[in-house]
Amino acid sequence: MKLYDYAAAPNPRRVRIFLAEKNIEIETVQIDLRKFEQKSEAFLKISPLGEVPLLQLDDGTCISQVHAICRYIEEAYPENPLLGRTPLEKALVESSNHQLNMNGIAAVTEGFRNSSPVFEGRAIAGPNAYEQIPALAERGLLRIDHLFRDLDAHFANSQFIIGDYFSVADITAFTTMDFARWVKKTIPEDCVNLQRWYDQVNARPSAKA
Ligand SMILES: N[C@@H](CCC(=O)N[C@@H](CS)C(=O)NCC(=O)O)C(=O)O
Repeated sequence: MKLYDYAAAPNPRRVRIFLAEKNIEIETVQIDLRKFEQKSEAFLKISPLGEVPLLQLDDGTCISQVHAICRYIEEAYPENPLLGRTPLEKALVESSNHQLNMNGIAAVTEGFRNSSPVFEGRAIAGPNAYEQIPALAERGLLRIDHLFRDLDAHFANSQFIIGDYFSVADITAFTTMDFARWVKKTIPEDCVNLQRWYDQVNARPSAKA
């Protein structure tokens, strides 16, 4: 297996942390997004969306999208499950992970890609050109503020997103916290529960992935 990756980007990092939690080491190929390597003919051949992460299997099959890649890895390497251990836990993890993707990763993406000059004319990743909408950037920032508060309330009574079970949903939330710095949003001082959870996840060796 090979992971097409870009070290600085949040979505590939989610997969790298997932792999690290499972103690799986695989070859990575860096696709430099600053140099638009994702738009090269060679990369578009295997990744028509021009996005990372992309997992390429030994037979050449390519899997795009963080969730799908994590799903494949979980099924192929079931040890240290991160997508849930029981039918109920699997459903709860998926529910929380979806919410965190929409209200976390997508909210920061909305804030960042609609404001940074680097993303003029390409406010949404993928093959189609979209102009930035400044109001969406503003809304993205507001959504991050709400996320901080919602997560702080959640962690008042819970060690991780799903009780005392560390799951992919924690990886999504954790990556969101670091990604939020890109739009100058950091965990507010009074969100002590959220900060405690962050420090705990940040202390895991996988956080360095
Ligand atoms: N929905 C995709 C999101 C992937 C994505 O947005 N990747 C970004 C890097 S974090 C990317 O490849 N951007 C390429 C571009 O902006 O042209 C997933 O789950 O994998």
